[in-house]
This record gives sequence, C-alpha cells and structure tokens, in this order.
Amino acid sequence: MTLGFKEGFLWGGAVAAHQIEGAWDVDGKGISIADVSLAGDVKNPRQLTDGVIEGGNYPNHRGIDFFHTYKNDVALMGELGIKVFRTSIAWTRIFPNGDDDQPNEAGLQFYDDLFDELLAHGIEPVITLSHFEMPYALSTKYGGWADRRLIDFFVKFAEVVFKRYQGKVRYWMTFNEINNQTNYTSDRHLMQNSGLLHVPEADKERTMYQASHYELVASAKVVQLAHEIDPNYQVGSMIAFEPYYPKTSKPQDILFAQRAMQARSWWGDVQALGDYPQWLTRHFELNDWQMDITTEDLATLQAGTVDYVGFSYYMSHATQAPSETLGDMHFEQGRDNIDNDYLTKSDWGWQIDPVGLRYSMNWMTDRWHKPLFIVENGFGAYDELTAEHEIHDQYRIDYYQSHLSEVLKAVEFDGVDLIGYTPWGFIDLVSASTGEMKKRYGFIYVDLDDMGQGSGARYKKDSFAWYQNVIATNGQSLRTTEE
Ligand code: P53
Repeated sequence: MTLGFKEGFLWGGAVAAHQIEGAWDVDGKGISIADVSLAGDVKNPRQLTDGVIEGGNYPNHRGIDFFHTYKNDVALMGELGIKVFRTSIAWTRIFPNGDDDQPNEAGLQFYDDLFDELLAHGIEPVITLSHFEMPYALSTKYGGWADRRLIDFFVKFAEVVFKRYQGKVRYWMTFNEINNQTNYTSDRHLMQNSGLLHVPEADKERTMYQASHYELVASAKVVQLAHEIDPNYQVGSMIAFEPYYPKTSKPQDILFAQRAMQARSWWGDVQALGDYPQWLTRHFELNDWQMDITTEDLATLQAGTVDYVGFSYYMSHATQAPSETLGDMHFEQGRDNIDNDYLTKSDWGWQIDPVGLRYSMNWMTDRWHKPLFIVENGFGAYDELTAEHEIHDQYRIDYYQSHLSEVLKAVEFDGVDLIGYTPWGFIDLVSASTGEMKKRYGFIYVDLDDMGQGSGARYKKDSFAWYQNVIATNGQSLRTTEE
C-alpha cells in the first residue's frame, strides 16, 4: 500500500497563452477574442470591443511578455522544481483567422522552441488546445461556436499540433473550463468559452447549449484523432468544478442544489461517459428547442470519451430552492448563488473551501470513473512588494496548505486516482475575469501593474520556497504543519 502521492506524481504550474505571452500581433499572430477584451476590475466587468480600438487598455496584448522572456521564466520553473508546465497553444498563432488553409510556421516554431526549452529543464509541457483565446475572426465571420463549421476548423488545428509536437507533449486538454458558460447571462462567459457575440437575451441559453454541443463533438473527435496519431497521447476534459451546497437540509434545497450540480457539470457527463444526461435532453424538449444534435454526433460522443478528467478548483457555492413546489427546475447561476455562512471569501468574492475540494474529487470519481488531474487551483490576492523585493504571502501558503491537505486525504483515505497538480499562475499573470495584474496568483512576482507599467522584473515570493519543498518531498512536507 502506498501512502501519499504516487511516484511520478505530476507537480507543476499552470497558465494560458493569452494571459502571459503578450506579443499579440507578432510573427503573423491573428486577433483572438482575448485581444478585444478591455481591462476591468472586481466591480466593473471587462468590456468587449468590436475589433481592436485605438488607445484601449487591452492587458492580453501585453501579458507578462513571456513570448520574449520565456527562457528566463523556464529557468525559474526549473529552480522551483516543477515536473510539468500547463499552458495553451494560442490558436491564432497557428491559424490567425481560424479558417486559414495553411498553418503559420512562425507560430508553430515558437512552441517548438518553448517546448524544447522546457524539456531541456526536465519539464514536460501539458497543453490546452483552446483556453479562452479562439480566433476573433471565427466570431465575426461565423458567429463563434454556434456554427457547426467550427468543428472542422478546430479538428484541423488539433491535427496540426498533434503531429507537430509528437514526442514533446503527452497530456492534452481540449477546451478550458468548457462548463463556465453555465453562466450564460454573462456576455463575457459566452465570449470566452464560445466566441458568441451580441446574442439576443431570449436566445442566450439555447445558443449556449448549441455551441456547447458542437464543442463537445469537436472534443470527442479530437480525442479519437489524438489516439490515432499517437497511442501514448492522453487527452482530458477541463471542467471548472464548483460544487453547490444546499443552504439547509430542507428537501427542496437539497433537490435544487442537485440541479445546480447537474447544470454546472453535465459537460463532464458527456465527455467522461459519452452521453447526455436525461434531465438535459428533457430540458431541450420542454423548451421546444430544435437542437442540432444528430445520431452521428451521439455516436462520436460515445467513441470519444476522455482519458482523464482535468479540472480547476477555486471555490464552492451555496444555493437554495427558489420556490416551494419546484416543478420544472431552472438553475441560473447569476440569480441562484448565495453566500455560505461557514466560509470566507477572497478579495474578489470567491469562497474559500478546502474541504470542498476533497468533496469534489470524490463526487467526480464516483460519477465519471476516470483518473483526475487538478490543472488549476490557487489564490488571487493583492501582494505587497517590499523595498527589499520580498513578498510575504503567508495567505497564499495557507490557501495551498489547506487545499493540498484535503487533496492528500482524498488520495490517501478515499483512494482517488490523481495524476497531478498544477497550481494556477505559478507566475503572476493577467486575470481572466478582470484583466487585472494586481489579482496575483504566482509564486513568482512580476513587477507590472494594470496599465502595463513597471520593470517586468521577476521576484520570488515566500510561497516559492514553500512549494519548492512540497515538490521536493512529493507532498510529505504537507504533513508537518497539519494540526
Ligand atoms: P481569474 C471564473 C471562475 C472560475 C475560474 O481566474 C475562472 C474564471 C474566469 O472566467 O477561470 C480560470 O484570472 C481560468 C483561468 C483564470 C483562472 O481561473 O479570473 O481557467 O484562465 O485565470 C483564475 O482570477
């Protein structure tokens, strides 16, 4: 019997291309949907512009300039001791418009260079194919993922990179946080996930489901294609797992919380089990939506289930029944989320819940019967840089210590099969939800502010040495500080 994390456990760090690379228009790169998202903050949601507007503050145009600094940053990763580095391939570096005939060689070369640099430091790349950065032209020309033709464009992109990086990459994921569009009343989520622009209010929910369906078919095709190209390829889903708790033990609250879980996680059902859940098929019927879901699609979904479940975990939610009778239950995230009195929140209002991570790991394992890979977890916080260039981020260490302790319990006591752990933003980067730099996640501080001002210098935070030790001891160091 092994206790603790298994040998070869994949300790790592995670980022996404558009949040770090910058160089948004360099070497033939096309405009991505992230490139038309202005900066916002905790109170003001990011606005999307029609094309790139002169003088706008577009933080993803800058990122942390990783496109130019990656050699230095990879050396820091080596020092941290990570075994895997999760990033994405910016689709627009390879196919600037998404529907181009030929891939852009300069873009392909950049990732060859980056992957070679990583491998030279003993770090294996883990790659997300689509991480909130699809080609903007696919939105304007086709209406984003609401158009079936996007399936072929995506499969073509995947085929190019699967062939090109064979031997350099083993673990892939198809769509980042594919289920974040549960929050379909938010234009940002419709845009980030599916490139959907200006959808009429009354049609948002249906459009979200239709776009999701095409993404799921594309995902299943790509899983099969990966296995044909290289039987060693492991392709995962990527679900933003946010469990829902009932406010009370009142049966109506329990039932409604169950619907909330179903509504947020059905993408995982399709990707892991190959089938639509019955409540959702019924939901389509009750709404009289003529969904474009063919028998051939259903066969594709069955044949293209994922090898592992990749997921992010930041927070849990609570909810309560909106009525006593609960007939045709309709969950709407923006409306139905309530505070959990037992939890505290980050400065951005995200409820901190380490136990919820163990709960989630059990829930997913019971339901999906796949190995799990925690590909994001972390704490966005304001950091203070001292005059000596130090950052005393004990709050971040506390967050990781408490979450990883629960992960260890899930592995050790509950027998969950976990492949690896890649904390989000091992280096500070541009926030996806707000576009801020000051919502910092890293073990490494990047001296840049929300307007892109600063030296760009990298400084190790206190959490750097802490995580370094966790990796070096394969998680055994987590035990010493436990009460
Ligand atoms: P930021 C919302 C809720 C949960 C995860 O988020 C989310 C989001 C963002 O829409 O995104 C994931 O930067 C995502 C990353 C992102 C990270 O979590 O808003 O996969 O791209 O940066 C953290 O604090």
